[in-house]
Amino acid sequence: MKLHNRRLLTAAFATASLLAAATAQAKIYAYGAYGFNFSATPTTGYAAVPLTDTGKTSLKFKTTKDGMAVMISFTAECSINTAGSAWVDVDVMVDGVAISPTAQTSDAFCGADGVAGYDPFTSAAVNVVAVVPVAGTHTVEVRARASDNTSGIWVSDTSIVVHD
Ligand SMILES: [Ca+2]
Repeated sequence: MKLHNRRLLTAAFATASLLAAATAQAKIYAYGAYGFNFSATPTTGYAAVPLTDTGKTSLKFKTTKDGMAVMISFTAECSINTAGSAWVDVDVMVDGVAISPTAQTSDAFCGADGVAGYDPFTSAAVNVVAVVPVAGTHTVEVRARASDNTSGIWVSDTSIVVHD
């Protein structure tokens, strides 16, 4: 093979590799969307957030090897009803365990404006990466509460995607 042809062949392989990389897509393991209003006043703990239009509050997904990492993207319309200072605290949970950075109570998904009534409404989002120890079927859920345990929370129009 002449040097010229070898260079062309190398260039063709490089182009094919780039095209293959460009067309690779993230794998989706589970997803859900809830296109309705949801509010609650969970004075004694967290409320389960609806994740599908049928009101399911948990979704199943499968991992194929031990220690597999998945990304979970959660978005929602968010508001809180209080005349004071409080925020909506959400936890994204896999198999009942909250995942960082939501595994705490000071992660404000949205905050109050200090005026009674539900406002200001905003679209909020959080991404978490969960390293799932054992291959198999797992559960993802999202729970929410008011930081002061007395205010009303609004977590509506949710979407959730579990992907690689
Ligand atoms: Ca949290």
